[in-house]
Amino acid sequence: MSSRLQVRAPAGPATAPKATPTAALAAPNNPATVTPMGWMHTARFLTTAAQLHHLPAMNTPEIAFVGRSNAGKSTCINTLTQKKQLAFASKKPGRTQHINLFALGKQGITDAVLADLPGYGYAAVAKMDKLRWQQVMANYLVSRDNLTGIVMMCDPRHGLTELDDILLEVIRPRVEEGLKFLIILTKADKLTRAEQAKALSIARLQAGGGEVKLFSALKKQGVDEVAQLLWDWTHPACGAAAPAQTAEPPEEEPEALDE
Ligand SMILES: Nc1nc2c(ncn2[C@@H]2O[C@H](COP(=O)(O)OP(=O)(O)OP(=O)(O)O)[C@@H](O)[C@H]2O)c(=O)[nH]1
Ligand SMILES: [Mg+2]
Repeated sequence: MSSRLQVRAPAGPATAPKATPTAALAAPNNPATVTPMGWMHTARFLTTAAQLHHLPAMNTPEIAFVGRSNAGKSTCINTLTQKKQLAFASKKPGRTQHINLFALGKQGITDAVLADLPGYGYAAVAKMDKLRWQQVMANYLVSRDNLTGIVMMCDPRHGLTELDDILLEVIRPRVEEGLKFLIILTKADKLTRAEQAKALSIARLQAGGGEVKLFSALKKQGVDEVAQLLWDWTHPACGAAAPAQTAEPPEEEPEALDE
């Protein structure tokens, strides 16, 4: 992806009222009975779309996972939700090729949505496909009405790249209007403690005051913290009443990661 992300008005995705997370106060997604990790484990596949106008209009808070190809977006979603194959993860870059939505909420009542986006920067993708995808992603990020937060996945061994900077520019106006933003430094298991600390402070400077967290799917590092943050983003009305993390028994064996 050599050119800048081009932003233009979307071709006409369906619109819905702004996300209203107050519904989250209603049972059964009541914070008194739901922990952020338990809530994450309710994730189920919702829909997939190659084009923006194929996405359903929704009024539930949505959190998008973005970042370079192979950064670990799909693996992060699978780790948070403790479902090995919810999102397609692969050693081969370019595995995710659609916007995939996953619903969260107890007893089938959706109170938030996670969106797994295809990665950018994968050299082996044809130029036209890259440009088409840049357009879809930029339009999604600037126009998706119920978008509540963006999680940018970044492999700290490579740092924030030019493409990440371009994406930051695209979303800056919405972040300034209150869109939540988190940088996750992935594959932290590849770094020593000293390298992790250094990567964290560099990314914090680049994030301009935004949140940055270390994460490892392999070591389950940062999982509780990220789940708590995503809960807080999507349940602001609960405020300080958000429950503290309690350890939940794992439902699945730890994932075998290829990288
Ligand atoms: N060691 C280690 N490997 C990881 C971690 N997270 C992801 N990986 C590996 O990184 C590779 C890419 O992971 P994906 O989750 O498919 O990456 P992605 O960002 O979704 O990639 P695209 O769909 O191509 O954009 C896979 O081989 C994963 O096993 C991690 O925390 N530690
Ligand atoms: Mg993926």
